[in-house]
Amino acid sequence: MKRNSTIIHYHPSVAKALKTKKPILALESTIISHGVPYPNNVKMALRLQEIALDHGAVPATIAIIKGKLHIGLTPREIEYLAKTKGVLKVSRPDFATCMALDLDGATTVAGTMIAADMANIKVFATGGIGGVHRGAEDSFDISADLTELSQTPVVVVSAGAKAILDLPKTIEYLETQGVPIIGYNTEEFPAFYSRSSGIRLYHKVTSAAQIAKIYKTHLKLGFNSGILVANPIPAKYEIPSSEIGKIINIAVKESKKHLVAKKDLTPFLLSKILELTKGRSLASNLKLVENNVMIGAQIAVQIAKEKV
Ligand code: PSU
Ligand code: MN
Repeated sequence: MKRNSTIIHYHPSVAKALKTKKPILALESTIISHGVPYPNNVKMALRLQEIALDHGAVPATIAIIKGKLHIGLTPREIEYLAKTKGVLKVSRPDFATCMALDLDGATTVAGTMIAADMANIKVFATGGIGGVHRGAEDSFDISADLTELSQTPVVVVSAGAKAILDLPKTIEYLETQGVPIIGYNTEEFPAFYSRSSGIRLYHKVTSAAQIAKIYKTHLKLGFNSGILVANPIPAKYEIPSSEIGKIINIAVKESKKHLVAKKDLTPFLLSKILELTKGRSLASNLKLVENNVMIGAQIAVQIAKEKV
């Protein structure tokens, strides 16, 4: 698909920022349609757009609405996505069908990276990435987010990944695929709700400017992969792994009992965790995404201005 294709719809503020080379931050929509329940999802999506703006970047929330790929959403479009039932979860294999058949689709981390890259947007902030599921040695369930990170040159700011996954295998997979993982003020891969996972990272930075410089050097060297920024949840919102670990284990057991698999597995585990923590995990979830959007916007600002 070409960048100027008529099947891509740019929000006017994004179109203007692209033209004038102003900082832009991509945001995903699976978190709206399949991650956070209504009406919290609407509030969250609007708040994230505000935070990006407050930190100097034009927000570009990405989704497919009735077959059109939208780069940047209006509040009405966000409300529509947040409420509509049967919105597809769109990753690499789903784009063409969703668009050709005029369907609605919420983009995953992989899907959002693809669309951001088409639109020439360099930075994307999310909550947690998908990864290697527990038991992947039997199920082969490895999120397409990981292969997308290996082939699409976008900076992805995350709070690591949830321990619903096999985190050591997720890190090994990214290493095999040659994806740089940069700890932001941390030497450990964060586990979404918890700041630590016990998995050491090789690279740590302390500023958005350093990440921008690494990204530009990465591109100059001709690398095509993404860069994963691992930004731990702020300490005061953390849920210790001793606590959330038990809940996650119950959720995983339930998914096995109900034979949940493939695309449904991650959304099932997320909603089970919400239910079991009676919403407490939602507050942490929102705070860590907000924190990622703040850092993501700062990185976009640095990339837009920095000369390496
Ligand atoms: N993990 C989370 N929250 C999320 C997701 C993952 O903690 O909302 C979403 C993201 O959109 C991610 C997708 O890209 O789930 C991964 O799905 P799968 O495991 O089916 O690849
Ligand atoms: Mn999967």
